[in-house]
Amino acid sequence: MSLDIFLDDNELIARIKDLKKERNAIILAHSYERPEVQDIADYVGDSLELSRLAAKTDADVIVFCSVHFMAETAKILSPQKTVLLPAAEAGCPLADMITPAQLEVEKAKHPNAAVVAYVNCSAEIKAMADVCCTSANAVQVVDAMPQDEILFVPDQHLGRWVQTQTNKKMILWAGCCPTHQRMKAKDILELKKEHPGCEVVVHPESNEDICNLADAILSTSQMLRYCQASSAKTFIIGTEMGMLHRLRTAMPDKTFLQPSKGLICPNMKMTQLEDVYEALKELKNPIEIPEPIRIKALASLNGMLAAVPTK
Ligand code: CIZ
Repeated sequence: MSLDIFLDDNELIARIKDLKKERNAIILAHSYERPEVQDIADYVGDSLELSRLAAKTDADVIVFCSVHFMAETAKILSPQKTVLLPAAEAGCPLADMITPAQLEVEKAKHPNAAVVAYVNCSAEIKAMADVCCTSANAVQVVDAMPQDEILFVPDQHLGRWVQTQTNKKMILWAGCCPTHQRMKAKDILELKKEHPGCEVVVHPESNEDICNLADAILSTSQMLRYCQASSAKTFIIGTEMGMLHRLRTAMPDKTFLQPSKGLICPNMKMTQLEDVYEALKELKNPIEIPEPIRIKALASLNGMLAAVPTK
């Protein structure tokens, strides 16, 4: 073990900044990352926003503080760059709820359905899909497909929410995010009583009873814009607790509350400053994807960008 790990935070941050210059690197952090990791990042955002930034930047090295499928998405879009995942063990239980073999079986049962894969899945699943989507553009992507039936993987709750917004027939995979499942409707109702006039903003990975209590059902990037535009001063935020740091940093004059205790994704919290430092110092944990899979996964991501051009 390197003695460097006993550096205090200020020294670590100074060394991270030096290494960033030396490596011509940028640091990206998902909104669910630890506050201190968000604070040293060049950009904080959702997985697709960050991957697109990674593709545009002139940096040679992308340190993607997140979980595996997110760093993988950046590598799919930027194969020539070194993409590092500082905490190599940081996975996603939702992404792990579908395997290529399982998807093959389900596809065979629904030969007329288009496979729409939420970006929270592995490169292999993206490669097998007709198109990808994010929680911000899932409805538009589904509506843009020529097929009337959609096999939607892997998040059942996002798929169920899309079904309320589209005439297509949605066939839902039974995956879910364990962190969002921990939210309790009774906690939201209690907080609403304590804070009259507050708005409830939840992520579409949430259960139906939670979505039914929401003023808005939004992706993390949409949440930020919604809260900025709203005249409300207090918001109950139904998603992973890291998002509260992002919202509080962007809007220090507004109040953001967590509905239930323990809305923590253990995988998102794996990345610590030491990991970012080690990743930069050793070029540790580079993401590699076999080229035939990357090419097909890229086609699914490009299909999404063509269906829903973004800014
Ligand atoms: O794709 C992402 O970044 C996730 C997991 C959520 C969101 O709504 O941004």
